[in-house]
Amino acid sequence: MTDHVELKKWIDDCATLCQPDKIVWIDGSDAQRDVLRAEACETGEMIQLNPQKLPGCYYHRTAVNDVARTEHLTYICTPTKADAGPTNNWMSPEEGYAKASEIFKGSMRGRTMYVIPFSLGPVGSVFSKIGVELTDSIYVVLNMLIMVRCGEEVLRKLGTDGEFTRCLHSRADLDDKRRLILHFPEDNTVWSVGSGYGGNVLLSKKCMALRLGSHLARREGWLAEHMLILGIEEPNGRIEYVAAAFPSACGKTNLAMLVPPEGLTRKGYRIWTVGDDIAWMRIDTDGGLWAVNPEAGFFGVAPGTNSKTNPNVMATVRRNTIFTNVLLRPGKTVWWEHGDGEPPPQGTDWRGNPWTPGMLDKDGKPVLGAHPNARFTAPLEQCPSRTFRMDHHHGVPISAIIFGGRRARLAPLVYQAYSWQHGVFVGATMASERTAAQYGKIGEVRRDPMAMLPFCGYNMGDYFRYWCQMGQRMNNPPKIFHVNWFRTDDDGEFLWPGYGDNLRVLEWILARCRNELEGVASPIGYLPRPEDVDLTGLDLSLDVLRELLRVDRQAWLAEVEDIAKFFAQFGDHLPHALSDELASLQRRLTTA
Ligand code: GTP
Ligand code: SPV
Ligand code: MN
Repeated sequence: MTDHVELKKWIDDCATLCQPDKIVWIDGSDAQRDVLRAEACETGEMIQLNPQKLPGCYYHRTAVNDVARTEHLTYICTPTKADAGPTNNWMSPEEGYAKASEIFKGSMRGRTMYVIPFSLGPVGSVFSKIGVELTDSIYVVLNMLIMVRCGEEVLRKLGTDGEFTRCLHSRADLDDKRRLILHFPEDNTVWSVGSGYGGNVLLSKKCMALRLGSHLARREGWLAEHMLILGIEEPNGRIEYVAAAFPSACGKTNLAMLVPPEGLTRKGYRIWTVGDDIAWMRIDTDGGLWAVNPEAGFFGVAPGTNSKTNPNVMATVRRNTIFTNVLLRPGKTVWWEHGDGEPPPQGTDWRGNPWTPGMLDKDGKPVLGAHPNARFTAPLEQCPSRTFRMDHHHGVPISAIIFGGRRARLAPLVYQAYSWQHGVFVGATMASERTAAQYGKIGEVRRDPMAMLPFCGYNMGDYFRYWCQMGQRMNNPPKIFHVNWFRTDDDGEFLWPGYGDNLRVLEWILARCRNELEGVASPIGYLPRPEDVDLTGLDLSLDVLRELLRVDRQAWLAEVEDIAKFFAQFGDHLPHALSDELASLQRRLTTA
């Protein structure tokens, strides 16, 4: 398949370690994909879904102990602990290789090792990077074929001496005591063993595009971010692009595929989906920031997705989609909580047990049909709102960067940072309630700077400094905003309808980018004048909007204290710019 000496040697070394029975190269063809699908169905790894209702769709269940990213088993293996910083788990490269080798040793006996050459970004673009994943899981192969550009075209581009990221994965025995997700930035290498779940094993995604990607980005002068990218076509035909960072399961996929609400449709808006999870961004010759989505598919959260909240997602997942850990219905179709239609009278749940609606477990809690982090894997190409610029090598120009989290109380619906540096502070101090996308206590508020806490491959203090520098390198940096769709009332009900109605907030953001509207200066940034948010067709009173935009000084002063504690852990690595911004925020909060 290749005359690339280093690639061949690396594959040989991995095969010697893992001892597969055979090695199969993935060429990216439909014919090979069909063979693999059939094989996965024979072994029971996948179940073919009803070909009339869901053509080309397959069902997969992961092990019950393997349903989300395991951040506590994810390590950055740099020469020193300081390189990884206080927010990452760290192991020395020697220890990492030694520990994981023990688990990889012979782990592919009786199995096939698949070789997947892939490109992040359009093959051959200045943004793009090539990786090769070795895996013993057909499920991983079938997902990668959807998620990234794979196969022969990539190998051709790699040639005989091109650079590539080495991604080694084995399910081994799926024992969470013998599971490690290791990153070796100095060697451009990822080793993942003992898991079969999404972000732990689709190594192009969080491991390469973000953890190693953020390293490369700093070295080479660009940004690798956990961001969606969407284009908003305005009534006059102009398309403005925004990039937004929200933590896992906080609405990126949904915003990226937004459908304009009734009240705004008549204005003639149209949405173009560029990406839903990862943005690679560079400063172009015009001094502006340009972005590509390095992926080619979606690995999105199923529960909560339905034709009302997001018709574009529902249209995307009707064919050629892999469903993981949702409820399987008797007619080989799928269902999930808060999806379309009534719960089916019976089915098989994500654990593989018989399920009926209203079932309770031994503690009296409802038994869910789908795991809360159940996901669909679907090609971007199938999305009705997909961009026509997917394969454009130069990407799309970014007008605004939006940070956001799940905050029941503190953060208002939207505000604008005073400057790039203040915007970096806003991103660096983001906090959000934990979701089911990773193991840990759900609902607990944690700081998740730029939604990159689990994905920044180096010291986050240095990352903040780098972000500040990027702003100085641009002639016309994007304006920076913060949003919160999740503010609740005293009964815990969301105050803002969210989803399509979020366009009302984007509309204000774009108007601000063009200096068309006045903002109201507040201690935390510019807020909208309530009358500047177009509520046409929405049953929401001005009072509720005022509440959504309220800034509670006492609560923010408590936040300042918490931020100071959070910043303290970075020591000398924290740029002065951010401590200055914290002091300014405190001053604005304490003066009238
Ligand atoms: P990852 O793929 O984990 O990085 O997550 P994501 O940010 O793409 O999250 P996604 O869009 O899949 O949203 C996850 C959850 O947030 C789902 O349960 C959605 O129903 C819910 N959600 C998304 N947008 C909104 C919104 O505007 N308002 C409310 N209330 N919920 C939302
Ligand atoms: C996330 O958790 O942010 C995801 C899913 O997008 S995973 O691919 O598992 O990281
Ligand atoms: Mn994500």
